[in-house]
Amino acid sequence: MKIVDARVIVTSPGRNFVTLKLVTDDGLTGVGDATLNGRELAVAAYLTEHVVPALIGRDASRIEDTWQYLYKGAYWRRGPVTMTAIAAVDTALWDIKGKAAGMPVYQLLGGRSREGVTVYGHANAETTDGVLAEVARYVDLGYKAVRVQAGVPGLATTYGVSGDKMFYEPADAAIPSEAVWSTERYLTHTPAVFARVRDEFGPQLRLLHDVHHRLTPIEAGRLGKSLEPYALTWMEDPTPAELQESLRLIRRHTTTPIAIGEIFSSIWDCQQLIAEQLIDYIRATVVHAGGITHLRRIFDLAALHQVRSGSHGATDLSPVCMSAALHLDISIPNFGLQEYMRHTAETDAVFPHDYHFADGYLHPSEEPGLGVDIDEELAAQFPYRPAALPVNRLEDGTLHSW
Ligand code: EZ4
Ligand code: CO
Repeated sequence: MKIVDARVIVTSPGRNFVTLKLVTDDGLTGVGDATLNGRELAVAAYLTEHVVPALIGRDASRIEDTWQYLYKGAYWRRGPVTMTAIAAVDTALWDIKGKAAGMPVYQLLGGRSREGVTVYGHANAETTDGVLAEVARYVDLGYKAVRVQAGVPGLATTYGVSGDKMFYEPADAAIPSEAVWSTERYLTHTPAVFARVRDEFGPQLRLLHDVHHRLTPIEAGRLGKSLEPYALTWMEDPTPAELQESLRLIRRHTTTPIAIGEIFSSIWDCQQLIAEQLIDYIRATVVHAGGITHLRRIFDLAALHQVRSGSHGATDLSPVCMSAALHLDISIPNFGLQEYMRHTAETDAVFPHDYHFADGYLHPSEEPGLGVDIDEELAAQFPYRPAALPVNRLEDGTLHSW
């Protein structure tokens, strides 16, 4: 079963996506998500120039060997561009293997460990009253877990709070837009928002919050401690986590669980976080952490240390990534939660898929392979548009993290 064609498809049905489609000599196709938000064309070029020529003629059944070949063969290991490109190849090869076997990929990963994949949605609004209305909307839709983000009084905009509630898109301008951030205002306001949400919705609803890497460790300790009465499922990305040992400092001050990893590309980015039990949920994803093969390795390490999965699932992760994620989520022993931001109707049309949402759970496809494809004719109608993530400055103009 040889790879005879490999196409890199760039499309923008509401936002940019890069997709790799592989074709074998016996007519099977496989797809992999290769989208790296704001840096899409870097991955597209990496694939087109450096990976596709090496794939033609290779045995499509050799998933592990191809992963090792692309990882070790590049010499330049790790990094988001490389690992996203490898992820696309790996995901497409799992799709092909499932089709060749006549089974959904989760069966090849060991079969079901649960009945459905618990997901969380994003409730966000400028005001606390607005937040309460948004949380209610997700509860009405059947969600069992909701991420809560509120505007901060005194700040014009806040990352994670949007005008379009169901289809939030943070990559808003070709050149990064700039916002103003105040840690003091945020730390004062956030516990008050959660007090109202907990009061309104009671103890059973799982609540989450994303700090978007904006705090220092001791500030994060203070936030976590102040949120303890509201029993969050997790506090996400409290600090930029390049310095893995900084999480020891946060852990000393709070029992609020911590989720990190949406920007990680490999097991080496979270090895210490996991082995020292400095986090509770690892948010690495199929598309940005080397595909199904490597993400399963991360989740297996996490399982040894009582860390559960909590994969990133924002709109910049295409339905191809979401399809793949669900096969892993349903099969691994240490699944925690899956983020689920809904895609626009245009995106869903370009990527026909049959995972579905019911009663707070997503259910993976039962089709052979991943159960997702790309409509290349339709994709061609949505040309690429440069779109970058914003940056934050403190009130005195200092460049801050997001
Ligand atoms: O900033 O997907 O948890 N979700 C997030 C997202 C990310 C974007 C980055 O591409 O933090 O909003
Ligand atoms: Co996040």
